[in-house]
Amino acid sequence: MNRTLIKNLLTLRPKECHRSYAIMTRAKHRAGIPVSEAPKPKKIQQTTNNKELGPEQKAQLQARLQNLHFRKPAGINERLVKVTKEIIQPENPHLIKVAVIGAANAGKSTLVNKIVGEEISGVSPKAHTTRERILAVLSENNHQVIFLDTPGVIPDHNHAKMNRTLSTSSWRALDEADHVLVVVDAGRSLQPKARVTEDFLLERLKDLNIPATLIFNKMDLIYEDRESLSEVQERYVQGYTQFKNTLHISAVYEEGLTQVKNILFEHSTAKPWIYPVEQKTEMADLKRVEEMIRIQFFKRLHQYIPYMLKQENAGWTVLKDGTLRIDQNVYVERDSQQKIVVGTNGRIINSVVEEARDQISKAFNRPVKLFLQVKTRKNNISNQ
Ligand SMILES: Nc1nc2c(ncn2[C@@H]2O[C@H](COP(=O)(O)OP(=O)(O)OP(=O)(O)O)[C@@H](O)[C@H]2O)c(=O)[nH]1
Ligand SMILES: [Mg+2]
Repeated sequence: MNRTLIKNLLTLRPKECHRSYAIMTRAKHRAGIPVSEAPKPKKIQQTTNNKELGPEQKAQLQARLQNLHFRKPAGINERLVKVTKEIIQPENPHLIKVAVIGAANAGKSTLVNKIVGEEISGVSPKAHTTRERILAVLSENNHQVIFLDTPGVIPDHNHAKMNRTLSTSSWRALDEADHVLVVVDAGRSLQPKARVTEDFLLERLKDLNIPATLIFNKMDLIYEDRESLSEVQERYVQGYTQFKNTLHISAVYEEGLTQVKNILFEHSTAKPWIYPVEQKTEMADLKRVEEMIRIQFFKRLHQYIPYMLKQENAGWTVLKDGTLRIDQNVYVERDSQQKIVVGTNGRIINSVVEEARDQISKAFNRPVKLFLQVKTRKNNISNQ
């Protein structure tokens, strides 16, 4: 657990702590998410009076923090859209699932986009911070690399933001990655305030036991010698023993990308592919569409949506007049959640469809018909 995060939480006044807990509890309750035992604010108030918390209270708060468990969101495999076609396996397929993590703005998405060769058209790549994306790239000898591009850690002393990062599904999905790319903005890593993110990342990595590659990105902006980065590098390598390589690259100028790819190809193991390669472009488009729809849900339902929704593609058809028809099923696990997602008289779902349709239409430069069906699926989707 991140030391700064804990420190921030420990210095929270009990009232503030209780208030945010209550808001969270109510919202979770509405969303049908089980909540852990309610805190006892009275006890804390008696003992603190705005003074520093004693060791016992600190331990209590720490225990509570650890008990704040979130519903485990869908992982990489579950999130891959099930397309109608079976995945045709090549001879001797190899696979590697790679999580890309790092500070916000380090260049994670740029790196992944450049490697995968996906150009984001129509929408600005920085219109919002990445939520979560899955993309694939292949080598000539049947190696498939699945990238999980994650939202960046916000180097902030704001505990709520850090906590949110901790609980996002992409961080959870780290557990099932085969390799981690830790992307560091080279220039920024030299600044003292970068240490907050650095500590946070290293703390989180400690729980894992998977090989990693340290990537210093934006080398084009560094005028000094690479040597200036050696201290930072040393801290990372000491902090997580699984760093196998360190690379110095420039994602924007496509320098060093081949090295990144080769390392990943080398680390991939003999396993069946999980991504339908012949539909690569469409899959990338599909992911974009999925994300655009998700953003609209997110805007209306705030942070509880990642715990509730599972999207599944049900249709992608170009009609005779050039209109793109997209059908998606949106699954929730409870009827109560379905009500929230649909809204009174379909208010929420209708506005999601309307706005997402306009955005998709703009991004793809063609008329779009979007159909979303919200369904309740009670059993665990991952078991299907
Ligand atoms: N000069 C330079 N700029 C870069 C490089 N790589 C990325 N950038 C820029 O850095 C900014 C952030 O890039 P993103 O790829 O969106 O960063 P990110 O890590 O995905 O950010 P979040 O998704 O918000 O966490 C963009 O303006 C990129 O153009 C690089 O190698 N050199
Ligand atoms: Mg990004």
